[in-house]
Amino acid sequence: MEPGDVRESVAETAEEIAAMEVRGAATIAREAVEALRDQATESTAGDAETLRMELQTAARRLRETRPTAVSLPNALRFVLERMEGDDLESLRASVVTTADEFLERLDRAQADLGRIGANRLQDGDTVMTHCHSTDVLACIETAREQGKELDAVVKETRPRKQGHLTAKQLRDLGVPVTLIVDSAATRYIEDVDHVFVGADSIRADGSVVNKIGTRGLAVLARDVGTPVTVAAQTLKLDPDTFAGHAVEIENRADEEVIDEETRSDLGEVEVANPAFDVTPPRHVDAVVTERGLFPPEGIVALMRELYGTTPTRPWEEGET
Ligand code: RUB
Repeated sequence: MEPGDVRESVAETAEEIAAMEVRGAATIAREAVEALRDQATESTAGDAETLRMELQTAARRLRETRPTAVSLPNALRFVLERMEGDDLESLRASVVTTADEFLERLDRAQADLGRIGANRLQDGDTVMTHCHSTDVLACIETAREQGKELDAVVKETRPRKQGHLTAKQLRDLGVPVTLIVDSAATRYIEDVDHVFVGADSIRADGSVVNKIGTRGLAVLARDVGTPVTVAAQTLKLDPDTFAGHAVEIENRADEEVIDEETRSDLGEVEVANPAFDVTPPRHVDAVVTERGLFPPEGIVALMRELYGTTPTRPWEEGET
């Protein structure tokens, strides 16, 4: 590796995130910060300025992988804004310390959030889930540790079927699982006590960006009076929405929806594969964060407290 180059493992992490071998908002944030830390420790840069430039390039590369989960830019921002040092070794050490602090905070936030979310769950409750969220699983895991017996109805989550991962992990927690196709949610919604979903981004107005199908589920739950809880650590709050920026919804490849053979059978059809949707705050009962439980309308105050005014985008500093 030449000084100024981005380390191979940064490129690998970026590819894994883009290909969804590494996925889920909290997990991609973790991996991205680990990649930045690796860049710092293994860099052959001869001075602090070169290392700083490498880190910005690495952050940009990681940032570009998936556009919707704000945990990714928030995590990169955490490291880039806090790193300091005029000489190479102090800058390198500061990146490592800051990255480790971020990773520790991430774990702590999920554990704290889990304890708060578990209070929503009563012994004997049935929970419906969508996609795969480590923040949701933290709530259920804590409730199980408290001795609560729970059941789960798990939506498969087309096209990538992340529901299978959720089903497996719930089984490991001792939660009996009924796996359903997404369209069967209507049939089962009245049998459940709660809908629990995660988030990739939460906007300043309290709307929740999560896996496509979340909005339909929330509308359905509201129709029958089933509470919708969003489990999302504050890393999922999108400070750019404060300044009026929209959340970009990722469109993924047609091949996730139909294979080549089906496509040629069907003939000329357009395939659309948006990965996320936006659930308006009126369909969400509560957002569980590590800072407590908030009505979606209260998110704006929390965001202001955490981010103050419009934040910077430090990975853009090196751009001309
Ligand atoms: C994952 C997804 C999850 C959130 C929250 O989508 O929508 O609900 O990322 O996950 P994808 P977590 O599979 O496309 O990444 O709670 O683990 O951060």
